[in-house]
Amino acid sequence: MSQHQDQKLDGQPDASRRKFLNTAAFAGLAGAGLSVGLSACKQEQAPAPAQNAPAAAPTAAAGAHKIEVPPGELDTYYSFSSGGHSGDVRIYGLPSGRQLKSIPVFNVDCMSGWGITNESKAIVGTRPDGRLKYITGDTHHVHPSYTDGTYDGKYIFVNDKIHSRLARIRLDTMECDKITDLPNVQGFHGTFPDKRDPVDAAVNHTTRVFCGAEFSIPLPNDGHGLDDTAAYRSLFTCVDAETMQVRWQVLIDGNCDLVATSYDGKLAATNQYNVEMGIHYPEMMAGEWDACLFFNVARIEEAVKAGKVTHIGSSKVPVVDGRKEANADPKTALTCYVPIPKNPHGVNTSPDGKYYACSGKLSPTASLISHEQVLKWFDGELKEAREAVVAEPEIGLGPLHTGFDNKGNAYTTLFLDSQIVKWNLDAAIKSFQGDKTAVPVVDRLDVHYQPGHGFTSMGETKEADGQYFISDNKFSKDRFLPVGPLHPETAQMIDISGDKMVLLADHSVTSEPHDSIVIRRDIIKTRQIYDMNDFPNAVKDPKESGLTREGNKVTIKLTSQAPAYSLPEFRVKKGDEVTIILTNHDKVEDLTHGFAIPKHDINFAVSPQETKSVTFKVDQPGVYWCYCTHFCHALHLEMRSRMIVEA
Ligand code: K7E
Ligand code: CUA
Ligand code: CA
Repeated sequence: MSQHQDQKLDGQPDASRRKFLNTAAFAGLAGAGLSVGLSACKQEQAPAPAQNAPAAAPTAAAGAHKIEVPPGELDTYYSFSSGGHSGDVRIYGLPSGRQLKSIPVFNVDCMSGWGITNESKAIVGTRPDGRLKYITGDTHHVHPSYTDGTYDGKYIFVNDKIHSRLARIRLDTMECDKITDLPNVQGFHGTFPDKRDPVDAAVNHTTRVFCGAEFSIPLPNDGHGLDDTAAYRSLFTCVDAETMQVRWQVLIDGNCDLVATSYDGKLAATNQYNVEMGIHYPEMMAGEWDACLFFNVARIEEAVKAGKVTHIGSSKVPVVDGRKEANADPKTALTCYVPIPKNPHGVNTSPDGKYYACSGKLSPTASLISHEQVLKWFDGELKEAREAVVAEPEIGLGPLHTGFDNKGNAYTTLFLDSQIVKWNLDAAIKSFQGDKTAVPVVDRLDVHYQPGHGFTSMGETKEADGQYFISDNKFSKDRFLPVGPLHPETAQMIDISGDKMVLLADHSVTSEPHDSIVIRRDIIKTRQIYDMNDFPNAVKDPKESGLTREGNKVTIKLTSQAPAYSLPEFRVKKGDEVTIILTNHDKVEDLTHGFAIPKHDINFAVSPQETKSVTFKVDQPGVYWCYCTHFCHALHLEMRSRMIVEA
């Protein structure tokens, strides 16, 4: 491994700093006193760098691409990025790297009123007392819906690892419209929509979303078998992309991690780092081999249809048996376990649909699995599932995620090496077949520091265009002005259009994005103004404004038109449950109003022709100035209404 550790790239931080970072990353693993298969790569201890010494700036060498997008011009790509444990999804414009919006999903957002309005609470889910079921979330993977092998601009799906929920975002309004709880699982991590229907060949768009659960639990998880850890299991879940109902689950051996799908709709895959089914992490890395697990979707659908299912606890979701023992005969098997070295992370499908790249994480390799070979295994034509692996190049330390260009190259993040490695698929296959002249690794680039996800422009579609690679790095350390102990992360943009990777820009990003996707802007067609008819509770005429009372339940109908609300004041009584319905009658693009009520924890925004409502209790008599929180007009400060609460 020494050849690339010794490699110096012009303008990169000095070698001792990089060594220090590398050594620190190793210390955590070495501290466990375990062999992690990396001993050949031990590094000398280098002195710690001087406190607060800035890292050398990366050279923004002249690439083919400029990142400046001057006023009057628009970015050429959208990038959608999971927010991590902030629970949101962010939208950036590329190549400028400017953040355009945060879409609240599993978090509460007081700017838009997500988690505050009745409409958003109904999507997120509430407890019997009306409070939100959860206010935390952890978004890792964002993946859009497909038509004909490329993005169709309809939806983006995103996971919540904490509470095992799948959310859907509409791409016309860029708002979450559905959230589904997955039963029987914990640690729902990887997710990917299918690209084509496996049963009906005429359906060439996304119909299912696959979800991998990382943690094994007692089934059902109702307090029985708490210490019977050998019986803990995890499941792979299929959700209907339109209804967002759970279609079926597969009981498996080992665990799921990331998820990928084939272009022909036939297979879904998940990498497994814990085939040991260990409970503590030394057990999870005890074996030299883990697996990439493939699901034969059509056979699973058939088994569900034939009623070859069980149910777990009170869950109505049909469960098929995908465990090894039950699937020993390839010709009828629902699942295929392809052995992959030590604790792999990430599985990504190449744009030509031929391969899956599964990164080693604790092995310095990436395994290239042939789609055709896996199908052959399911036809009973392979002796061993391992024969589906057609290349396994050594690419560096801590490989995690892989993106692809349109020229047959893969770009893998190396967490421990803090590098992006570019490797050629054909060369890797030839080298695996024994061709000594084939050199898989073609380029390396240092990133700062410790990359997690990496992805290319349009790289997860058959329209991969080989323009940009984004490295979402897990540490920023000394790259930005210090902001206290919680650091931002770094996202770096790399030009991959030439032979050599060229670093174009690096940006701070608020903690902690995991995965992102980069979509050509022509694919996204947004609505800039809502249709009032889409809201069943819309106050369509300002004349409908006013108060209606049923016992202590009061409804206030209100409209907004800059710079005024339709009611300058409204009177309620202490003890009332008040519902305010507000429709924004402004039709001008970008004319959003807010509505906040002091001491009642209410704030939300209504965009042109949109309706939102809130319900709350009033129990303190007094005068409360409701005011517009979103700058809308020269008389924005004057845009108010009085809530008068009588004793
Ligand atoms: Cu690698 Cu959740 Cu995609 Cu983070 S996972 S890096
Ligand atoms: Cu309306 Cu500010
Ligand atoms: Ca393992």
